[in-house]
Amino acid sequence: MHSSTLFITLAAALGFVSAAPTDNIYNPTKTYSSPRTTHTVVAGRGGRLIFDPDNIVAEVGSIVEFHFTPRNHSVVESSFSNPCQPKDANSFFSGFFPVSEGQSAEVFQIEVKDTRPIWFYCAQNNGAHCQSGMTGVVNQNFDNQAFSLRAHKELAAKVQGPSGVQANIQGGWRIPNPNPLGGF
Ligand SMILES: *[C@@H]1O[C@H](CO)[C@@H](O)[C@H](O)[C@H]1NC(C)=O
Ligand SMILES: [Cu+2]
Repeated sequence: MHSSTLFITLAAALGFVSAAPTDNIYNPTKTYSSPRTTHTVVAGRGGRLIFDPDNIVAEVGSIVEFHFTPRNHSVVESSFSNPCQPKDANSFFSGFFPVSEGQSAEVFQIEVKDTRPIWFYCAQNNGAHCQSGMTGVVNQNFDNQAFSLRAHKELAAKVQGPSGVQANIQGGWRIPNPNPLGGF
Protein backbone atom coordinates (compact mmCIF):
# COMPACT_ATOMS: atom_id res chain seq x y z
CA MET A 1 0.00 0.00 0.00
CA HIS A 2 1.25 3.48 -0.85
CA SER A 3 2.21 5.36 2.28
CA SER A 4 -0.16 8.31 1.68
CA THR A 5 -3.08 5.92 1.19
CA LEU A 6 -2.13 4.23 4.43
CA PHE A 7 -2.10 7.58 6.20
CA ILE A 8 -5.57 8.51 4.92
CA THR A 9 -6.94 5.11 5.91
CA LEU A 10 -5.47 5.41 9.39
CA ALA A 11 -6.63 8.98 9.80
CA ALA A 12 -10.16 8.06 8.73
CA ALA A 13 -10.19 5.11 11.11
CA LEU A 14 -9.15 7.37 13.98
CA GLY A 15 -11.79 9.93 13.09
CA PHE A 16 -9.41 12.74 12.11
CA VAL A 17 -10.79 13.19 8.62
CA SER A 18 -14.44 13.44 9.57
CA ALA A 19 -13.90 15.65 12.65
CA ALA A 20 -12.40 18.68 10.94
CA PRO A 21 -15.11 19.77 8.43
CA THR A 22 -18.04 19.53 10.88
CA ASP A 23 -16.38 21.83 13.42
CA ASN A 24 -17.71 24.88 11.58
CA ILE A 25 -21.36 23.85 11.65
CA TYR A 26 -22.98 25.70 14.54
CA ASN A 27 -24.49 23.57 17.26
CA PRO A 28 -25.49 25.38 20.48
CA THR A 29 -24.80 22.29 22.61
CA LYS A 30 -21.16 22.15 21.55
CA THR A 31 -18.19 23.92 23.07
CA TYR A 32 -15.84 25.47 20.54
CA SER A 33 -12.16 26.18 20.96
CA SER A 34 -12.79 29.66 19.53
CA PRO A 35 -16.31 30.64 20.68
CA ARG A 36 -18.56 32.63 18.37
CA THR A 37 -19.54 36.15 19.22
CA THR A 38 -23.08 36.26 20.63
CA HIS A 39 -25.15 39.43 20.21
CA THR A 40 -27.95 39.61 22.78
CA VAL A 41 -31.27 41.22 21.84
CA VAL A 42 -34.01 41.79 24.43
CA ALA A 43 -37.60 41.64 23.20
CA GLY A 44 -39.90 43.93 25.20
CA ARG A 45 -37.27 45.52 27.44
CA GLY A 46 -38.89 47.70 30.10
CA GLY A 47 -42.38 46.61 29.02
CA ARG A 48 -42.01 48.54 25.76
CA LEU A 49 -42.84 47.28 22.26
CA ILE A 50 -39.23 47.21 21.12
CA PHE A 51 -36.30 44.98 20.41
CA ASP A 52 -33.27 46.35 22.24
CA PRO A 53 -31.00 46.80 20.40
CA ASP A 54 -32.94 46.83 17.12
CA ASN A 55 -30.07 47.70 14.79
CA ILE A 56 -27.36 45.07 15.10
CA VAL A 57 -24.04 44.79 13.31
CA ALA A 58 -22.90 41.17 13.37
CA GLU A 59 -20.10 39.44 11.52
CA VAL A 60 -20.75 36.33 9.45
CA GLY A 61 -20.66 33.28 11.71
CA SER A 62 -21.77 35.13 14.83
CA ILE A 63 -24.94 34.38 16.77
CA VAL A 64 -27.87 36.67 17.55
CA GLU A 65 -29.60 35.52 20.72
CA PHE A 66 -33.11 36.78 21.50
CA HIS A 67 -34.25 37.02 25.13
CA PHE A 68 -37.93 37.60 25.87
CA THR A 69 -39.44 39.71 28.64
CA PRO A 70 -43.16 40.33 29.42
CA ARG A 71 -45.58 39.92 27.98
CA ASN A 72 -45.74 37.48 25.04
CA HIS A 73 -43.33 38.22 22.22
CA SER A 74 -41.79 36.32 19.31
CA VAL A 75 -39.35 36.93 16.48
CA VAL A 76 -39.86 36.20 12.78
CA GLU A 77 -37.67 36.96 9.78
CA SER A 78 -39.21 39.34 7.24
CA SER A 79 -38.02 41.40 4.27
CA PHE A 80 -37.42 45.14 4.01
CA SER A 81 -40.38 45.90 1.75
CA ASN A 82 -42.95 43.54 3.26
CA PRO A 83 -42.84 44.15 7.02
CA CYS A 84 -44.77 42.06 9.54
CA GLN A 85 -44.86 39.05 7.20
CA PRO A 86 -42.43 36.13 6.90
CA LYS A 87 -39.98 36.64 4.06
CA ASP A 88 -40.59 33.14 2.72
CA ALA A 89 -41.34 29.59 3.78
CA ASN A 90 -37.84 29.23 5.24
CA SER A 91 -37.94 32.37 7.38
CA PHE A 92 -37.01 31.77 10.99
CA PHE A 93 -39.72 31.80 13.65
CA SER A 94 -39.07 31.51 17.38
CA GLY A 95 -42.60 30.69 18.53
CA PHE A 96 -44.23 32.82 21.27
CA PHE A 97 -42.70 33.35 24.70
CA PRO A 98 -45.35 34.17 27.30
CA VAL A 99 -43.47 35.66 30.28
CA SER A 100 -45.09 37.13 33.39
CA GLU A 101 -41.93 38.56 34.97
CA GLY A 102 -38.19 38.61 34.47
CA GLN A 103 -37.10 36.90 31.28
CA SER A 104 -37.92 33.73 29.38
CA ALA A 105 -36.59 30.34 30.47
CA GLU A 106 -35.53 29.77 26.89
CA VAL A 107 -33.84 31.94 24.28
CA PHE A 108 -33.87 31.79 20.48
CA GLN A 109 -30.59 31.87 18.58
CA ILE A 110 -29.99 32.50 14.90
CA GLU A 111 -26.72 32.27 13.03
CA VAL A 112 -25.61 35.10 10.74
CA LYS A 113 -24.85 33.14 7.59
CA ASP A 114 -23.91 35.98 5.20
CA THR A 115 -23.62 39.77 5.02
CA ARG A 116 -27.13 40.46 3.73
CA PRO A 117 -29.51 42.40 6.00
CA ILE A 118 -31.76 40.23 8.17
CA TRP A 119 -35.06 41.99 8.92
CA PHE A 120 -37.19 40.75 11.80
CA TYR A 121 -40.37 41.54 13.75
CA CYS A 122 -42.57 40.35 16.60
CA ALA A 123 -45.72 38.63 15.35
CA GLN A 124 -47.90 39.34 18.40
CA ASN A 125 -51.19 40.70 17.04
CA ASN A 126 -52.68 41.41 20.45
CA GLY A 127 -51.44 45.02 20.49
CA ALA A 128 -50.08 45.09 16.91
CA HIS A 129 -46.47 44.76 18.08
CA CYS A 130 -44.86 44.86 14.61
CA GLN A 131 -46.80 47.94 13.53
CA SER A 132 -46.04 49.61 16.89
CA GLY A 133 -42.28 49.37 16.59
CA MET A 134 -41.23 45.77 17.24
CA THR A 135 -39.04 45.44 14.17
CA GLY A 136 -35.29 45.27 13.78
CA VAL A 137 -32.43 44.44 11.48
CA VAL A 138 -29.07 42.72 11.49
CA ASN A 139 -26.53 44.30 9.13
CA GLN A 140 -28.55 47.14 7.64
CA ASN A 141 -26.95 48.70 4.54
CA PHE A 142 -25.85 51.98 6.12
CA ASP A 143 -24.84 53.40 2.72
CA ASN A 144 -28.39 53.38 1.38
CA GLN A 145 -30.87 55.21 3.62
CA ALA A 146 -33.73 54.12 1.34
CA PHE A 147 -33.32 50.73 3.05
CA SER A 148 -32.78 51.97 6.58
CA LEU A 149 -34.41 50.61 9.70
CA ARG A 150 -36.22 53.93 10.04
CA ALA A 151 -37.72 53.50 6.54
CA HIS A 152 -38.68 49.91 7.41
CA LYS A 153 -40.43 51.03 10.61
CA GLU A 154 -42.39 53.63 8.61
CA LEU A 155 -43.56 50.86 6.26
CA ALA A 156 -44.44 48.61 9.20
CA ALA A 157 -46.53 51.31 10.85
CA LYS A 158 -48.76 51.37 7.75
CA VAL A 159 -49.39 47.62 7.64
CA GLN A 160 -53.10 46.85 7.86
CA GLY A 161 -54.22 43.53 9.19
CA PRO A 162 -52.47 40.87 11.20
CA SER A 163 -48.80 39.99 11.24
CA GLY A 164 -47.89 36.60 9.83
CA VAL A 165 -46.40 33.63 11.64
CA GLN A 166 -44.91 30.37 10.46
CA ALA A 167 -46.61 27.06 11.17
CA ASN A 168 -43.59 25.80 13.11
CA ILE A 169 -40.61 27.02 15.10
CA GLN A 170 -37.75 26.91 12.61
CA GLY A 171 -34.58 28.49 11.32
CA GLY A 172 -32.79 28.77 14.67
CA TRP A 173 -32.29 27.14 18.04
CA ARG A 174 -34.65 27.45 20.98
CA ILE A 175 -32.44 26.51 23.91
CA PRO A 176 -32.33 26.97 27.71
CA ASN A 177 -31.59 30.55 28.74
CA PRO A 178 -27.96 30.62 29.92
CA ASN A 179 -28.85 33.27 32.54
CA PRO A 180 -32.61 33.13 33.23
CA LEU A 181 -32.39 35.05 36.50
CA GLY A 182 -30.27 37.84 35.08
CA GLY A 183 -31.88 41.24 34.70
CA PHE A 184 -31.75 43.76 31.92
C1 LIG B 1 -49.14 34.20 23.28
O1 LIG B 1 -49.48 34.77 22.05
C2 LIG B 1 -49.89 33.82 21.06
C3 LIG B 1 -50.12 34.55 19.75
O2 LIG B 1 -51.01 35.61 19.90
C4 LIG B 1 -51.12 33.10 21.54
O3 LIG B 1 -51.50 32.11 20.60
C5 LIG B 1 -50.85 32.44 22.88
O4 LIG B 1 -52.05 31.89 23.38
C6 LIG B 1 -50.32 33.48 23.87
N1 LIG B 1 -49.97 32.80 25.12
C7 LIG B 1 -50.39 33.25 26.30
C8 LIG B 1 -50.02 32.41 27.47
O5 LIG B 1 -51.01 34.28 26.43
CU1 LIG C 1 -44.02 41.56 20.77
